[in-house]
Amino acid sequence: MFLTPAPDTGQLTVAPRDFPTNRGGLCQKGWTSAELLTSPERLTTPLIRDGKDAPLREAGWDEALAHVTRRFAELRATRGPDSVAVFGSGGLTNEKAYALGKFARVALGTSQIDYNGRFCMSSAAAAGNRAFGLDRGLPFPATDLDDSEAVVLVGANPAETMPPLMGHFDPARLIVVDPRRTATAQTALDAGGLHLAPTPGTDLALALGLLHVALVEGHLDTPGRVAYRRDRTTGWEAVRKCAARWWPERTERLTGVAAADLRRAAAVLAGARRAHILTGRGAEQHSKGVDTVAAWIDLALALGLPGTPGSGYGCLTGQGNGQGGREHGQKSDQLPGYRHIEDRAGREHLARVWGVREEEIPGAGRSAWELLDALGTQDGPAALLVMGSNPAVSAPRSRRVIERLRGLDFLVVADFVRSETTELADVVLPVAMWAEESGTMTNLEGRVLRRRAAKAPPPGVRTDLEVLHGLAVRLGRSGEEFPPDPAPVFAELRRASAGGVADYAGVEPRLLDDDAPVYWPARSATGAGTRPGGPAAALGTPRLFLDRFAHADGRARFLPVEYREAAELPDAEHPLYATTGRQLEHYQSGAQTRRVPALRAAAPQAYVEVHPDTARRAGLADGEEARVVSRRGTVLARTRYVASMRPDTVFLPFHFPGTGAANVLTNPALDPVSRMPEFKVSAVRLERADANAPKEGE
Ligand SMILES: Nc1nc2c(c(=O)[nH]1)N[C@H]1C(S)=C(S)[C@@H](COP(=O)(O)OP(=O)(O)OC[C@H]3O[C@@H](n4cnc5c(=O)[nH]c(N)nc54)[C@H](O)[C@@H]3O)O[C@H]1N2
Ligand SMILES: Nc1nc2c(c(=O)[nH]1)N[C@H]1C(S)=C(S)[C@@H](COP(=O)(O)OP(=O)(O)OC[C@H]3O[C@@H](n4cnc5c(=O)[nH]c(N)nc54)[C@H](O)[C@@H]3O)O[C@H]1N2
Ligand SMILES: [Mo]
Repeated sequence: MFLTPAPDTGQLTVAPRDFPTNRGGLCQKGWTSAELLTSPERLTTPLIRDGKDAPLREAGWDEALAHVTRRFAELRATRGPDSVAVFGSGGLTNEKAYALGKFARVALGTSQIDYNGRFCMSSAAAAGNRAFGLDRGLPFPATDLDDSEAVVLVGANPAETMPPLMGHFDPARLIVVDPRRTATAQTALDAGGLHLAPTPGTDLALALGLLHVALVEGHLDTPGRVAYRRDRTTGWEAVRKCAARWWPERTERLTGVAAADLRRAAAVLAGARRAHILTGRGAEQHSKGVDTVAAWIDLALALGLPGTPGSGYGCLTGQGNGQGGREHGQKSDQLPGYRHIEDRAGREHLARVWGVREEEIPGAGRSAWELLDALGTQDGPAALLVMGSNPAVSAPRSRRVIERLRGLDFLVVADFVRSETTELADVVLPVAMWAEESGTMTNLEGRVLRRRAAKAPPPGVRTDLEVLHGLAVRLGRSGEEFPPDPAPVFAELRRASAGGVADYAGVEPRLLDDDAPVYWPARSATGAGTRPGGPAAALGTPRLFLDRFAHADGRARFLPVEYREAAELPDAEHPLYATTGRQLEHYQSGAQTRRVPALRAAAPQAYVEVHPDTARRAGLADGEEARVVSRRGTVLARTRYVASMRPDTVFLPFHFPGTGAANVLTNPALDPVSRMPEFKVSAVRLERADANAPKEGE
């Protein structure tokens, strides 16, 4: 995106930058996001709360930063370094994500850091690491999708969540797997594509069912596929056995997808010369998200897609810097360069770069939900610094999270607007927005992009890097260790990531000024500085896995998986599945988009999509306020009749706070590997809202 001054008013608006990933397209929230830059709701002065019941009052930067570091230092001294925790974001630039991870480990010495990416694509990341030895959203440029003959979209609704990506799909060749007939599914159906609508939480069985059909119908016996499995993979036999039990009628009984549709989808997919399987949050945000993604990767491997030119598996990474944000150490078990925190050589490398002893680098901390749930408890952190997230709205079982945030001794939030989380804070630090600071981001293709500040932040506002600099210096670190400017931070990030999986060593800043793309891994500056293919040639690694996968033996691993149920299933008291997700007009917890008048007008309040028969059984007319009740609490939402909904399933967007917050309902059952909560399945019932006053839940 580019910020350009409007010719008439001189006001900055967002213009789409013309490069192939977004084809000059931009979603509605993108078009209007510049409004926030000049919104009167921007925070422009630090705020401090003197005591738990006092209001937030304005303060100077010196006072605010000194107050924060005094409290952090006190807690460290009395309760140990793990008493102070950090919560980061996939919305931060690479520089900020890196600096935040270093700040936690080096300036605070805490192991207690995690980030909202844990709630985002951590299941796909874990499955990708297991299968391929490396996790990069798309291991190929998005333009490869243009020529694909079959694209399976599992639990992704790009028509609303990534509109520019839709330009890469031929809708007639889409196979959309979503319990709802989304805008994406409708686009496919209108063009002659397929829509499979499984029961929420059953995608794993669906993938095995498709694999079964492909197997018994002989689609996997082509010489090319046999050779691919033999030469490029291990573990096929075990996965073949897993799939053997998922004959179509059994798969239909469990998933609700008709056997005939399964056969059709398998035939389309297997018959394509170039095909892709892409997962989104609908497949991933489950207590079995890793195994579910693994099952879809198994199907992709059986068909010989990953690492074959023109085909592949990918995860549709979500946030602004969802990719870069997951590589440089915000995750509780990770060090920069996508290294595991327990990897001895990695620790020694980082110790050298950071100028500390290896033993000083803490080990793994708690995952996002576990961290939030431990706040203010006896063994948990007593203080938290939040940078780039609004967990009071976006974390599962949000009433519990709000209670935990309230129970902290000390909460610090850096944000550019007030949010439901800043309202609970003891100190709020006003920071610059994306257009006001420079830095790099890495898109879902692993392409590193530079963003230059387009305007100065409002007076009184600092950048996140300046905030971390100010805090670190007051905690006794040197200013050079935590530079306030992005350029030296990126230089250090390149050294820190060198030799890691996500290696940025060769991503020289001057290369980012060219229009030609640079993809990680870019192992060294040698060769990266010249473009042997001419000035427009890509540098680094646009396509991964063409010769070998990232495991030591160069092979991809089939991952044997067994189906298991969601952690919570409908019963007599809560007879419906509730699933959650996004709508076009709002972004995430809504902290930003609910402040843009046009977006607020287009989508003013929480709603629940429900089949008319299901709604009528609960006595609910279209447009009437409903009470949605799960074991964790109650939400108020407008009934929205949607005739294409499964009668057993309702859908709520999670963008709204307070009584309309979908996350009041959600179940923090975690995937055992990725620690992803089950945002996409909980059991609920619907009631008329006027029957009684709303119950407060737990
Ligand atoms: N407008 C808008 N765009 C966004 C965002 C936003 O908040 N608003 N957020 C950004 C971010 S951070 C992300 S991560 C991406 C997310 O992008 P998506 O993954 O496309 O978003 P979701 O709406 O969370 O989930 C996608 C679909 O999963 C379906 N689903 C629910 N349960 C299941 C299930 O059990 N199985 C299957 N197969 N599908 C299921 C839902 O019906 C939904 O249509 O969007 C990004 N873009
Ligand atoms: N029920 C349900 N819940 C979900 C999901 C779901 O599908 N269903 N999806 C999950 C997913 S995929 C995600 S990514 C999370 C996202 O949820 P959150 O982590 O809450 O993300 P945002 O709403 O983007 O919150 C960002 C906050 O940080 C501020 N901010 C933005 N950029 C910056 C910055 O550069 N610096 C600082 N200091 N502040 C900044 C914004 O103003 C906003 O207040 O929600 C998760 N929660
Ligand atoms: Mo996300």
